[in-house]
Amino acid sequence: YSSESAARQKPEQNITVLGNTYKTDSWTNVRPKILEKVGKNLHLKKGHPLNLLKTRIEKHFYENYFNRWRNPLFSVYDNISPVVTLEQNFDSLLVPEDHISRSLSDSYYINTKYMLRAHTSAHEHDLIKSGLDAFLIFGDVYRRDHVDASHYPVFHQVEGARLFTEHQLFSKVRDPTNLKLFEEGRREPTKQESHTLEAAKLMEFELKSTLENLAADLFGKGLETKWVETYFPFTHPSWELEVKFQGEWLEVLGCGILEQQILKSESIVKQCVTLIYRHKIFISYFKIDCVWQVALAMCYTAGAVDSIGWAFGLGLERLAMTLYDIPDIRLFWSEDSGFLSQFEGSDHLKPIKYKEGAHPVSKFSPCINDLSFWIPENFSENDFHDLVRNVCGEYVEQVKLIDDFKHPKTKRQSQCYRIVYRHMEKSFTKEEVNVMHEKVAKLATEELGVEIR
Ligand code: FA5
Ligand code: MG
Repeated sequence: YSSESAARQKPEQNITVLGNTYKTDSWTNVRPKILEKVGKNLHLKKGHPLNLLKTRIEKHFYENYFNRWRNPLFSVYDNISPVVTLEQNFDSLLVPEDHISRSLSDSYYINTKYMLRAHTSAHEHDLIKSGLDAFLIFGDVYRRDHVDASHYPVFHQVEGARLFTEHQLFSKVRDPTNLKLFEEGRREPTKQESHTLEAAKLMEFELKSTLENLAADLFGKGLETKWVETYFPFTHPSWELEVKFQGEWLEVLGCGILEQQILKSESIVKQCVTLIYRHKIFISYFKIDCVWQVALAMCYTAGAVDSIGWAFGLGLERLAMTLYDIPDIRLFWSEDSGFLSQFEGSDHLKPIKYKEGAHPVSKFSPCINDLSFWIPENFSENDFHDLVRNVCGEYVEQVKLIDDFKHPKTKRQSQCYRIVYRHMEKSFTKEEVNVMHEKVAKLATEELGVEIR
């Protein structure tokens, strides 16, 4: 892996996350600054813009989607622990062994078994397995990423998934008799091998209109959006939705048709459980005992066809920034009343526009310092971003690679980073910035093995 430096042998220690203790090992790369954020649950904090947005999304789904009994279709989960196993975050989603997201430079590991989830998709398989066919998951997610106004190592996502049986998917079609969900075919850009083209196309339509309706509800009709095809290991086909924000395209979500393998692995058990649940009333009415319930459900299951599913994952901060005109992702972590008071007590439906004047983000001038160094082999850019974030916390606005060259004779590689320091509540003095900058240089030398020029 590219960031072996981070995995250098360290003495074994204990770290406690949400009341559970874990033994560190060579794979541990979470840092105290990140662990501080675990349990903050900004999305559950009353009056916080992420909570306002969550409430709106929840309401949208509650008010527009119903099951047969006119109850809300989507169940909502917003308090699942962000500590997950590597199986949950990767294997259950068919992420290949050598996928970049597994590397130490991209994710936060507690040890070789546990990590901080890198996306809410980590719970997808478990919830499907438990028999749910429509759900939303809100939660904090953790990634080692670049440092700038729209990236932060902790952010929040809402995951949505919905499964359809053949009957459900084709219920609106006038003559559904010849329409099937499955066939044995070939994988194509538009569909998976086991799906029929009509099922794939209808699912694509269902998925995209669900998300377009959500966007229209949140933003009104005026928002400029576009769909871009993309790749995820757990969906095919897959798309991203981009929205126009401050003149630029900003990616706000990823989505796609769930790989059939993810649904298939548990489908018999799942369908059995679902059927028992659905027929509970009928069963208890006739006082049929437990063994018969299972047998009955098995009979149904044998004749039932598998479902097909879609899923999406949406970045709450990016959406809130667009919706409320919040210019910098760090502001979500601000404890300063100037920021929070603009949202507190607001009705989630009231249009709010964040006013910079009331809480001047950019009024205080930035301090810009460059740092050049020779990099060792295996150096990863994310390691440096993460180190700066760890030293400076919220005081760093951006880290940017501005020069990268290889010495023609020695073949050594040199990089220069521009670091933009800015306090959100006051102006920094040159001295304060120098202290941080020197610390960054010192730790980069010690921990990443760079040589300052
Ligand atoms: C995912 O995380 C997939 N799990 C989404 C998905 C779910 C796809 C279900 C298919 C089916 P991605 O890495 O693109 O995808 O992140 C999803 C969204 O999270 C992005 O569109 C963006 O809005 C947000 N996001 C990603 N990285 C950051 C970051 N560092 N800071 C803030 N928001 C981010
Ligand atoms: Mg993406």
